[in-house]
Amino acid sequence: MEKYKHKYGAEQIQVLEGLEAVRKRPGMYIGSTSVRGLHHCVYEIVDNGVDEALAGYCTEINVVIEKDNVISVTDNGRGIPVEIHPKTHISTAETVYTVLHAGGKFGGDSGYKVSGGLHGVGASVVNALSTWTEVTIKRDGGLYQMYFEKGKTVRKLERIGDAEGTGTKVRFLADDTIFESLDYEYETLEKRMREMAFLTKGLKITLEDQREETPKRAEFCYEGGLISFVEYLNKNKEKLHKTPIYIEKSGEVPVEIAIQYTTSYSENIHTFVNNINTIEGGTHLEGFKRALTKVFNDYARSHNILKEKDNNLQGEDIREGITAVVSVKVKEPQFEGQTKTKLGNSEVTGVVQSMVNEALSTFLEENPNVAKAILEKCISASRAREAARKARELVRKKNSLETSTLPGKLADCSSKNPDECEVYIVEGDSAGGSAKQGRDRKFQAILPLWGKMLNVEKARADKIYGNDKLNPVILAIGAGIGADFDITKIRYGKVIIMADADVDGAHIRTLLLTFFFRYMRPLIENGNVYLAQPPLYKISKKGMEDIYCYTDEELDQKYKDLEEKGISRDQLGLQRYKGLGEMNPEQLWDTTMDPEKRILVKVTMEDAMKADEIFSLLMGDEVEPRREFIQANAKYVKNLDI
Ligand code: 0R9
Repeated sequence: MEKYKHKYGAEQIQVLEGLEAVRKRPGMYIGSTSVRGLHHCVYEIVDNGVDEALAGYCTEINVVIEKDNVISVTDNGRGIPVEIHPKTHISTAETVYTVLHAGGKFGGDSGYKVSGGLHGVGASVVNALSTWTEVTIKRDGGLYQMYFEKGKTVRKLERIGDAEGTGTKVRFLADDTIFESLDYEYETLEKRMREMAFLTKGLKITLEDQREETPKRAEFCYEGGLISFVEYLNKNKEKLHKTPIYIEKSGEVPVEIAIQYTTSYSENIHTFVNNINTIEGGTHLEGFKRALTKVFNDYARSHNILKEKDNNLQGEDIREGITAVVSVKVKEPQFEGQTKTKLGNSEVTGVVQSMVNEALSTFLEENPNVAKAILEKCISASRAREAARKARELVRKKNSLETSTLPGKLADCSSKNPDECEVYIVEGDSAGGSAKQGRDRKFQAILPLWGKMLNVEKARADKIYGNDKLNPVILAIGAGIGADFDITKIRYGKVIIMADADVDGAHIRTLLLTFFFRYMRPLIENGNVYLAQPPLYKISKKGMEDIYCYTDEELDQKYKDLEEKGISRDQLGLQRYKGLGEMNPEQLWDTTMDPEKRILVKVTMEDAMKADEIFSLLMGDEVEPRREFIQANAKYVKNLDI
C-alpha cells in the first residue's frame, strides 16, 4: 500500500476489503469468469451510459474493442459528478468506482438500476476485475481523469485540462488472471448493443472492433423502439398485419409491449426486465400470456367467431405465429431460475395482465380486420392441435400394441439410470454402425438418423407425431413433445448430436436443435443437449501414437510442437476426415465417444435460439432474405467438400 501517495481512512479500508472480496470470488458478482462474465463487464459499463440516456441526458454511446482487448465506452451525458462526496470524503466519481454498489446508492435517479441477477453490480466490480481502468470525465468546462489498477486507486481524480461539452469515457483491460479469456465476441456484443438500442428509443449506440486490420463497425438507433424490435425479428417472415400492435403504460411498474403475428407456427416472445433479457420468463410473461388468452377468447365469443358449442381457444393456439417483445421496469426485481433470468416478483403478473387486457381489447375493437386475421389463424391452430392429439393417441395406441415402444433403429444401452445414460443421435447408417460397435454399451445408446429430415418450420405438431424421421427421436428420449413434454421421463441424461463437420452435418445439427428448441425446450433449458466434436485431422507416423486435431489452429500448433522435437511435416502422414463414416469403431470411441477424452459442447438456450433464427431464415417463406444470408455467409463456408 505504501506505493500509493494518499492515506487510507477507515472507510477506504472497508472499500478495499470490499473489492478484494470481488477478486476472490468473481463468480458471485459477475456470474462466471468465462467469456460470458467477460461480456457482462462491458454491459455493466454500457448500462451506466444507458441509465443516463433513460434519465434524459445522453443521446449517444460509443463502444470500441481496441487492439489488445481494451474496451472503451464513451457517453455524452452529464459526466459522473466530480465533487468530493460528503460521506466518503473522496470524489463522487472515485466513490462510484471503488465502493460496491455505489452507483445506485449515490446517484443516478433513473430509479431502475437493477439490484439483482448478474447485472447492476456496478462499475466498481468491473474495476476490481480489471488489470487497469481509466475514467475520463468532461464536466463544468474541465477535463478530469482518474486511474486504477485491480480496483485500487493509482491516480485520484484530477483536473487535467479544459473541455467543451460533457460526458464520460471509461477504458478498461479485463484481468486475464481472472477471466478465462479476453477474446470478446463481436457478434455477441453486437447483438446486445442492438438490443439495448431497441429498448432505449432514440439512443444511438455504435460499436467498433479495432482488433483486425479493417475494423468492423455497426451503428444502432431506433426511433420506433420496441416496434422496430418486432419488425426486425419478423424481417424474414410473412406478416398477418402490417404494423405491430403497440401498448405502453407508465406508473409504478412501467410496461411496454409490441406484438406482430406472422404466418409461422412458432411462438417468439422476448421479455425484458430493466433492459435485461429474461430468457427464462417469469411473472411478466405469465401476465402477458393470461391476458392474451382472455382477450382473444372474449373477442371471439362476443363477435360470434366462437359459437356457444365451441371450446375456448387455448393459450398455445393464440400464441402460434406471434412475435412479441415485453419490456417492464421493476424497482426491486427478484431474479430466479437456473441462470437468474426469471422474474419472480408476483405483483408484476397482475399489472401486466390488466394493462394488456385493457389496451389489447380496445385495439381489437378498433381494428376488426387485424382481429379477424389473427383469430382465423388461432382457430386453424386449435384444429391442428386437435388433429395432433388424435395423431398422438394413434401413435400411443400403436406403440402400446407393440412389444417394445422403442424405435427399431435404436441400439439401447443396458443401464436404465438416466443420470448415467446417454444417447448419440448419429447422422448416417455407416457412422451409426461404427458408433454401435465402438460404444460402451452399458451406458451409451446409438440412434442413427438417415435420409431427409422433416422441415419443422413448415409443419405443425400433428405432422410431427408419426413422422418416420422424428418419431424415433421422440420415442428414444421417451418424454413426449410440446405441452406434453415431461423432463422427468427422459431416458438419457445426455442427448448427444453427432454429425459430420461439413455442410450436411451443420444442416442436421440445425434441424435437430430447432426441433428440440420448439418441441422439447426444457431439454435444452435443463442442459441435456450436447454436440459431439469429432476430430478434423489425424497426424500419424510409424512408431508414434496417432494425434487427433479438432480445429485448424490445433493442427498448426501440433505441427509446430513436433517440429520443435525435430519431426518435420514431410515425415508425417495427414488424414483429413471428411465424415464420421471414415473412422473405424475404435477410432470413433477414442476421439469422440470416450468420456475420458472426448470433447462435448453443451447447447445453451442462446445456441438454440440462434439455430431457430437461422432455420426460420433458411427454411421460411421469404426468399430474398434467404438469398442475402447465403450470399453474405458463403465466404465463411470453409472446408466445403466438393
Ligand atoms: C461510459 C459509461 N458511463 C458511465 O459510467 C456514466 C455514469 C454516469 C453518471 C451520471 C452521468 N453520466 C454517467 N455516465 C450522473 C450524473 C449526475 C447524476 N447522476 C448520474 C449529475 O450530474 O448529477 N453517474 C452514475 C452514477 C453517478 N453518476 C453518481 F453516483 F456518481 F452520481
